[in-house]
Order: sequence, then C-alpha cells, then structure tokens
Amino acid sequence: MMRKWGVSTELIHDQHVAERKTGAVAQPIVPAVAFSFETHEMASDTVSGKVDGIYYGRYGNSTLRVLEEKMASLENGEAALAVGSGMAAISSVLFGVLQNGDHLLVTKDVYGGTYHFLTTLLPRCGISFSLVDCTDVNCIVEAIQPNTKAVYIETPSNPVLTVLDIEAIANVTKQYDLPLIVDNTFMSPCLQKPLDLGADIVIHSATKYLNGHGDVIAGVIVADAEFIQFIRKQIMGDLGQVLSAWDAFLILRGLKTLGLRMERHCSNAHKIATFLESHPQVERVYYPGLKSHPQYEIAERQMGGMGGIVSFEMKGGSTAATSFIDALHLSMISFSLGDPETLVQHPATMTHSSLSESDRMDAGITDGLIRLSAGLEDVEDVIDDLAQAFDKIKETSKRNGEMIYG
Ligand code: LCS
Repeated sequence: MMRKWGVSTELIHDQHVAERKTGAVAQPIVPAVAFSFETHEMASDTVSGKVDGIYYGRYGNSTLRVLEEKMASLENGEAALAVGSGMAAISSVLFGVLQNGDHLLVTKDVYGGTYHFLTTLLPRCGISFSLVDCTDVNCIVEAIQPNTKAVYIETPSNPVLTVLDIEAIANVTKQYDLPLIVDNTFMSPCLQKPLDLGADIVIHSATKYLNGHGDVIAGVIVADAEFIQFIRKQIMGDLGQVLSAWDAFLILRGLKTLGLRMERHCSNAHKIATFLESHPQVERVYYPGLKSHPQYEIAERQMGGMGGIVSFEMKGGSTAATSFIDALHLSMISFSLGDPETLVQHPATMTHSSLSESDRMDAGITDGLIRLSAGLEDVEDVIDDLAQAFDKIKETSKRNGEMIYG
C-alpha cells in the first residue's frame, strides 16, 4: 500500500490536476456565472439536486469547487463550502443548525465578530445562547437546556488562546446528540483536524492563514455532504454569501505554501513568547507552547504546532499597552492575523470592543492585553522591535515619575 502523503504534499497536490486543454499547472480562474447544459433535463436535475453540478454562480462555480474539494480533503470531511467571509461561514452554519426558539451553547471566549453576531442578530431571530467555560466539560453538561441545539467552540481562542479538549467535548455532545461546531481558524488543517477528534462541523476564516497574504476575505465550512448541500442551497444562495472565483484562486495559491508558512509562524511565535515571558515589563504571556499555559498538555496532544498568535498582558494596564503599541516600528498596528507581516492590536478597544464589560472580563480580555500575530519576518528583527518599544515606554514612564516598573 502507498504511504499516505504528508501534509505539505497534500496541500500542493491534493485535488490539483493540470488544466486539460492547455496543461496549465496553475489553477485556472473561471469567472463564469452561467453554466450551460446539453439538455433541459440535465439543467433541471442539477437545480433539483438529483445530479451534482454547477448551474448558477450564486451557488458556487468551478474554481470554488476545486477549493471546496481541497478543503474537505484537508480536514478529512465529506464536503466543504467556500463563502464570502469567516463571518459568512459562522452565520450560515448557525442559521443552518438553529431556528426560532432554539438555544446555543458557546465557549466563553470567541472572536469579537462572532460575539457581535450572537448578541445582535441571533436574538432578533428568537435564538438564545449561553457563554460557558468549556475548559470544564461538567460546565457544558450543566448548561445544556431542553432547547439546546448545538455547541460552538473556538480553539485556541481569540485572543487569549484558551485550548479546549475537542475529543472530550465531542464525547459529551455525542451523548446529547448535539452537533459540535469548531472554529479552526487559528490552527488551519495543518495543525489541527477537529473532525478526526469527533467534531461535526469545522469553520475557517480563510482570510487568515489559509490565504495567508492579507488580500482576501473568505470563509470555509467543512461538514457532511447533506449539511453542506443544505447550506449551499438554503442559506448561502439565499443570503448571497458566495465567494468570487478570483478570491478562490488566491486561496488555492496561498494553500500551496501553508505548510511552510505555518512552520515559520509557529517558530517565530514561540521565540517571541519566550522573549516576552522573561521580560520584566510583562505581567503574563498566553501561548499554548509555553509550559506555563494552563492547557499546555492538551495542546501538546491535540495540536500539530502551537500556532502563530501570542497574547500578553503589560504591567501598567491600558496606558502601558497602548503606548507600547504606538512605540513599535516594524510590527504593524492592525486587525486580522496570519499575514506575512507581524500584526499587533489591543483587543479591548479593537477586535473585542463589542463585548460587554463583564463578558470581556470573563473572557480574560483586560485593558493591558495585547495580541500579536507573528509574521514571517526574521524573528530577531521582530524581537528587537519589541525590545525597543519596551525601553521607550519605560523611559517615558520614568520621566513622568511613574512607579510601574519599580
Ligand atoms: N473566526 C476567528 C477565530 C476570527 O479571528 C475571525 C476574524 C473570524 C472568524 C471572522 O473572519 P472574517 O469574516 O473576518 O473572515 N478575526 C479577526 C481578528 O482577530 N481581527 O480582525 C478580524
């Protein structure tokens, strides 16, 4: 029997065939909205779903199909759907599993946009939710209500990198016959495959590592073929969340280097986390690869690498954190993550500004917290940049007679 391909080979060759007419190796972009049929019967069978096919661009097209097949294969799922953003993936999955009167159980620290959707759009549709500490499976069991219809987790979480035991949570959700939805954005299928651990639906913001170059907004859902077909026809199509063929091409191109990029993101993040952990101006560092991380052992067992995101809390709270960010030269102040550039942001006032004060505190997002997305630079240059910013704010605080750093 042939040995199974390694992940980097899979990323490059899986579902990849040279274009038949010209032999082109790079993925052709098909911008077509309309797809023609030889007979009326073939057209009507495609619309009804009797035969699988592509018929109108709002429901997908042939470039998207290549991306979808590749993502299904990488996540070891039956089928996938590419959509216009990570939030389109999240909203269409949640609208797919929930309806008026239902309840959703959600891990207590999720991306701020997901929180915004939970607190604004879901209640308008008569859907309730509870934020739960999913590091303890007993809390999940206790929070299940008679109308609970799904469990939604993000691991590692944005921004404090809480690692959840997917297998242990899946054991509970299976017992209660609830679908387990996992946002796998921070890991990519290179580092974590939630379906293999018992999850039912995987979501990605492809805007991040999958595309990897900061020039596409996109999302991907991986699940069983029936659910994907339902979302494609009933939700994505009606809400108009489709991705463009050009963006699908860019993600397919980005995926070819995902293996290499993740290696560099992880090793840069680890070195940055180690530097930060020993720095006297830092109160606490959040990185799953550090032994001090509360779920270090789960991370070691569950993740193929510790990821590219490091969060840390500055001594001196909000003023220290924002002055530090302003003092950086190389790292860029920006939303998003998973780009070649090291990106730094202040979750309390940027990505997670929509959280209520108490939910923000429950999620561990203090005023002094900074999130850093390690880029692909030479890590010494990033560390030098961080070091000069620490020195600069220390001098300023000394000049102002503050006693933050002793
Ligand atoms: N899931 C996670 C874990 C995310 O971090 C994001 C975006 C999304 C889903 C939504 O993806 P999008 O619709 O933007 O493609 N995270 C962002 C962040 O941390 N900063 O800016 C966006």
